[in-house]
Amino acid sequence: FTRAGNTTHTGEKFPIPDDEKFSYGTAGFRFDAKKLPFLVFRCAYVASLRARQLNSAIGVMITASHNPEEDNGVKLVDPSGDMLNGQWEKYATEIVNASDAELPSAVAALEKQMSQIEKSFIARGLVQNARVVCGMDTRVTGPHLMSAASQGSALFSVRFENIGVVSTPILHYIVKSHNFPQFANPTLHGYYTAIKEAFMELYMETEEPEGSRYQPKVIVDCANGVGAPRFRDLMKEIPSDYLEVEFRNENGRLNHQCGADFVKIKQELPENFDGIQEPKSASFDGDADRLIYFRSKKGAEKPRAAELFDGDKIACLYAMYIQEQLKAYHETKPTYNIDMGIVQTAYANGASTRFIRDTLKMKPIIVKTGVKYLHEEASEFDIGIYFEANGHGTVVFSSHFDSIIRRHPQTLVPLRRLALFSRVINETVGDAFADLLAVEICLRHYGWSMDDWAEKLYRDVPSHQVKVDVAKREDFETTNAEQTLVKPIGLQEEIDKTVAKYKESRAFVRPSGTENIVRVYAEADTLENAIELGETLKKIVL
Ligand code: NG1
Ligand code: ZN
Repeated sequence: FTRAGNTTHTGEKFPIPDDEKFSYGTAGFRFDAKKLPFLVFRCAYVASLRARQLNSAIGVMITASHNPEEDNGVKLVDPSGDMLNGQWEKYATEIVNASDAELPSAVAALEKQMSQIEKSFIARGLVQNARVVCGMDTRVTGPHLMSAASQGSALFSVRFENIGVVSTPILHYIVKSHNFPQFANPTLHGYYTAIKEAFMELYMETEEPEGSRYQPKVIVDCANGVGAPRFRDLMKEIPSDYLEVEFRNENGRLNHQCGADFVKIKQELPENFDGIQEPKSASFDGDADRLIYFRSKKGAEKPRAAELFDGDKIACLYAMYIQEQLKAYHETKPTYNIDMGIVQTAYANGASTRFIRDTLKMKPIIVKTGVKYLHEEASEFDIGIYFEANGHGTVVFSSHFDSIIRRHPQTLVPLRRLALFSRVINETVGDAFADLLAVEICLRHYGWSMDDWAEKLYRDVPSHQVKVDVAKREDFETTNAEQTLVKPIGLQEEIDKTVAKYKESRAFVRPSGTENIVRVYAEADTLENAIELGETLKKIVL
């Protein structure tokens, strides 16, 4: 038996099995694209209700990121440019799961929680800033879903702005710019201009040390996604003697044998990068919110093996750079100390966590997987760096930082650098373009080649990640920032026994929040042992 089916924007009935429940996960709603029209249609109602309530711009992003081309997804962006507020994730889940018949009462329940003031503003039509800003990635199903979003917003007469094919971080940036006009112009061009200007100014404030081995060139794997058109646009604005970018994987099958997720999980070179060593290569994912640098692994047995400079290596590079600039500030004996923190997940390579603790003398914070958890925790600091090992991350800055550093002309070069660095970075969310430009600044500042970056920070502990297809991922529950399983009962003891057999080992098992799989992560003294441990754990989980 199925629910009568939910009506999509084209008037079709989309059948939904009675036991199917959709939930707003860490990446919004993400499924086979066939399911998406009614989901996007419904999400656009939610977005427009929130836009009216707050008299602000709300974002809708249509993307399934690094997932296969056949999938698609939708997630909402709050007025600040951050991920959707948790309470509203619940509302979105309720609206999406209501049958056609239940929908009016679900919407009424949502409207009921608005304050009297908000209601009276809406009743008097004082919602001129309310708008839904919608972007999509390069998937073929995007335009159809864009029209679903447009019609969903039209139901509540909220202004709809289609910004076309953009990266997820561009959408976040434009939403924030609508609500905070001093931030940037709320257009694609506003984004390019703001990032380009900050990059070029920071470049001028950067002094390459003598004997520098830095090379101003990167070969970029666009994952056949949105990075191809949009990063090309951005790089047209930056003279090639500042930085030269060579583009690869621009028009093939999305995320297929390429892209940041492929490179990270397989630790393998993407298609069209055979044997590449120098100067530098980097991969974006499909919607360009992840960035991984890589090169061909020297002396590896597998011909396509890649050495990664992942989210952890990027985070440590940023931390080192920022720490150095910040020192100049604290040497002025200011009344206010600007604090800095770094947030990771359990997937962070053990060597990076040790580097942060022992060399940078900082206390790394480990939180649950999912950008919103990292972002939240990083926001506790004046300068909060957060990165997932997979290359998703950014730096966030507090209002104190803003008033002390960013809003004043600075006489000290390190402080000008800090202010500019904070503008190159897209602090709304991890942004592959902005992160790449920031990495290049740091490498140039230190005069580093890839060899230097590899040797001067830390060497990764060998690791291995496996996806395990399970009947029900809900059977797996974790605690301790996802590093310990509490369910199925007894499984953690078995894992512990296996891990104890390997030297320098660490491993954990957790259910994915975005796919119906369980992930196994293992570290050990050698790659062979890490693989063996991971695969042994896989058998235990199955
Ligand atoms: P899940 O599927 O919950 O592991 C994956 C990534 C997250 C995050 C989300 C959202 C790993 C191990 N997990 O989550 O870091 O990026 O997708 O896209 O990379
Ligand atoms: Zn992504």
